[in-house]
Formats: sequence, C-alpha cells, structure tokens
Amino acid sequence: MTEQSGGPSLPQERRLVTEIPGPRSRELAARKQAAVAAGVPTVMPVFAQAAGGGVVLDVDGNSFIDFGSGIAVTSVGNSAEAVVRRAGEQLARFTHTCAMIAPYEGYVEVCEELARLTPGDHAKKSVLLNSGAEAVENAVKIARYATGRQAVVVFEHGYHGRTNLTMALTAKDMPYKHGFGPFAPEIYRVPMAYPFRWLTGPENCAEQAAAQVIEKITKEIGTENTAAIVFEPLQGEGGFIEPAKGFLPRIAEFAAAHGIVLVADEIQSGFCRTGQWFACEDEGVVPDLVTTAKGIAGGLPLAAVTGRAELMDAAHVGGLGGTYGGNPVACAAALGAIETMRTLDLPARARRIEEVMKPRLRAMAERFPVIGEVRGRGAMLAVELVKPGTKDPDAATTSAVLAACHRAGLLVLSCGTYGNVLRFLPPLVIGEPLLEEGLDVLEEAFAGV
Ligand code: PLZ
Repeated sequence: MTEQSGGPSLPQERRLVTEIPGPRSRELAARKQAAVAAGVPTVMPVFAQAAGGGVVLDVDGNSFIDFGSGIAVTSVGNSAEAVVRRAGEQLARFTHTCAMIAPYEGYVEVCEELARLTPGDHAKKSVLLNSGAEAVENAVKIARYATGRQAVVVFEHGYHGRTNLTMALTAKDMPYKHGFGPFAPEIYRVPMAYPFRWLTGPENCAEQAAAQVIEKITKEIGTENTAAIVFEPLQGEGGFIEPAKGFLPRIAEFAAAHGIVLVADEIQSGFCRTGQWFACEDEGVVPDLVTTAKGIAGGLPLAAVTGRAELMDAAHVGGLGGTYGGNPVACAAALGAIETMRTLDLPARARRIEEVMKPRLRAMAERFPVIGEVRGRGAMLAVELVKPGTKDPDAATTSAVLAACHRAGLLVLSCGTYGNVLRFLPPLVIGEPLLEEGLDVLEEAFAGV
C-alpha cells in the first residue's frame, strides 16, 4: 500500500483490512527477530506506518484506535501540528551544538516554561536530559549533593527506569531487574498506600501506610541519612495506583520537617495527563524536585529535573550535563507540545475523557466480576482484574482481553506488579466517537473471554 502521512489529518477511524498481524507486519516481524535483540519486547504484533489524533495506522493499512499514546507520550497526538512545525524549523536551522558548548534559546525557554508550569511558586531552575531514567538519576544526584546525605527512599510498586540506579529504585523484578544486578546501594523501599490491597481495608490505608513509612525512615534509615523520598503521585507501571488521599500530603510534611528532598516523578502522570498539569496538584503537594519526560515533547526524547533554585544550583559547575540533554530539536518540539496543551486546554480534555470513560468502565465492572476495581484520574485510567469474588490477581484474563482488543483494532496496554491491570492512556486530542468505539471494543473483548 502507498505510504500515508500521519498527524492530525489522518482519517480518525478504526479499520481492519487484513487479519492481525497482516502480511507486511509478519514479514517485518521476521526481520525484527533476526536483527533486533530478543530482550526488546513487542506489545502489539503490528508495525506502524503513520499515526495522528487517536489512531495508529499499520503497514498493512489497518487503523487502530490508540489507547496507549506510546506509553503516555503523545498526549498532544502524533505529529501534532505545532510540534512538527517548530521541530521542523529547528531541524533546518541546526540539529546540535551541545547545550554545554554553545547553548541556544530553546533550552532556556523550555526551562522557563517548566518553572511556570510545575507545582509551587518558589524560584525554580531546571536541567534538561534525554530520558525519564536519566532525569530520575539526576534528581538523586542533586538531592544527595545538596543534602550531603546518601539514603534514597522509594515505594512498593514504584517504577523509575531501567538504568542501574533506576533499576534499584524500581520495585518489580520481572522483567525490569531480573538477572541485571548488582544494584546501587542506599536505596530503601517503603509501603505504598494502595487502597485496593491494603490488608485492613481502604479506609485505614492512608494513615497506616504513612505511619509505617515514617517509622521505617525514622527507626531504620535515619532521617539525617535520608537525602530524598522519590514517589510517583499516581503510580504508572506498578498498576495505576492512586495513593489513598491524605498519604502524600503526610509524607510531604514529614520530608519538609526533616530536610529530606521530596522528588515527584511525574514522568508518566505529568503534562495534563491526569486532568491537571501535574498529578501532585490534586492534593496540593509541592515537591522540591519534579522529574518530567514522555508527554513533555510530543514524542521526541526530552526529560527534565525542575526544582527549588537553591537545590538545583547546589552542584558544582560541570556536575550536571550530557552530550544530547536538551537537544534543540527536542526543545522545539516541547515548546510546540506545550503550546498545543495551552491552546487546546488539554487538562480539560483529560477531565472530559475521564467523564466519558469512567462511567462506562464502572458499568463494565458491574457486568464482568473479573474487574475488581476501576481507578485513575483524567486520561490515566485502569481496571484491575481479579478472580471473581476474591482479590487474587488474574493476569491470564488480562492478557486474553489485551489480545482480543488488539485483534479487534484497539491498542491497549497492561501494567501492574501482578500483570493484572489494563491501563488506558488515550491521546488527549482523541475524538469522542473514537473513544466510545474503543470502549465498545473493550466491552466486547471482556464479553468474549
Ligand atoms: N518514571 C514514572 O513511567 C517510564 C517504561 C516502559 P524512560 N515508563 C515506561 C518500559 O517498559 O521501559 C518511566 C515512568 C516513570 C520513569 C520512567 C522511565 O522513563 O524515558 O523510559 O527512561
């Protein structure tokens, strides 16, 4: 078939013209198997040709409804007009000088935007990097340098990346850490207020979990040894877990009282995804440092650490950097993505997506007892699957529903410590008819398994 260009003008429809995967995708899968390392997984068995708005078109001409956004990245849609325009102009001007050698305006402008947009009205500064993991690594470097302390506290079900330090910060063994040790020292894991699985019930969860965290830090780690507490305000890979209300403000208060740097990892939850610019805003938590990536640049690799100016300025000159961090094309794309978020009021779009999706997911939970809980905020929603009548995770049904959705033209992802959570991350620019149709496909998939 002829090549189709992507972006917002791509026909917004679900259309299956071959079996899934089609012949072209099967051919490419065979080449992938021969040339690409086996450790790189494939969630969908099809190869992409174009994408835009709420659809991904494969190389056989099948058009999928996109409930994944490339893992919460293309919130403004694929090849969004302002992203293409600004990145394109920058591509033609220059592709790289290295921000540490001959800096450029785009880098500064992105940092100015980050200072305006992230929670809190204190003086802020930023450093730009390439990936989420690199941002989290740098946040830890900055917190350790600024405090002169070493210990870093992270949470059960947390996910922060695949580099050596961030593997240590990440909770789950398979597939992220298994066989890849030894891991970095001075990392301590504490309980997360996970209401659905809190042993004494959701109503006690926030208070009891916070008490356990505080006791562990005070008695086992030592507040004066603790450089940072790193948390996801709405946990991503671990299962779209919303910490019980009250838990995060209590942890924030404890951190502030003991000079511990509070680091919010907003890499998945940030940039309008949860219906606010940042998920921390939900309970008014103001972190000292914020890590961002994914949604920041409409699909180009860019990440940042943003935070209190005095913390960000602590490290010596030359202590922070990297060859590509804040690449000029990625910065231009970020400015285009932020422009789109403002112009289209994407936080409001995310809230509208929740308004459309949540009632339908709740109705599915009534109809299918395998759905144990519906949760999330904005366009970061999920269902957790259990053996009916229990809380035993049902990963097998999760995989079966996932595969049925893929075969029917809906791109969805799973997640969760127990592999039993279906997560929904549509581009925030998705049209409502497509959103409804995606939910129809999901409902049929549940009915069929
Ligand atoms: N922090 C909260 O969600 C990336 C990873 C998928 P990178 N999540 C998707 C996978 O299997 O690799 C993520 C995140 C949070 C950090 C990261 C890491 O961001 O850009 O993938 O390094």
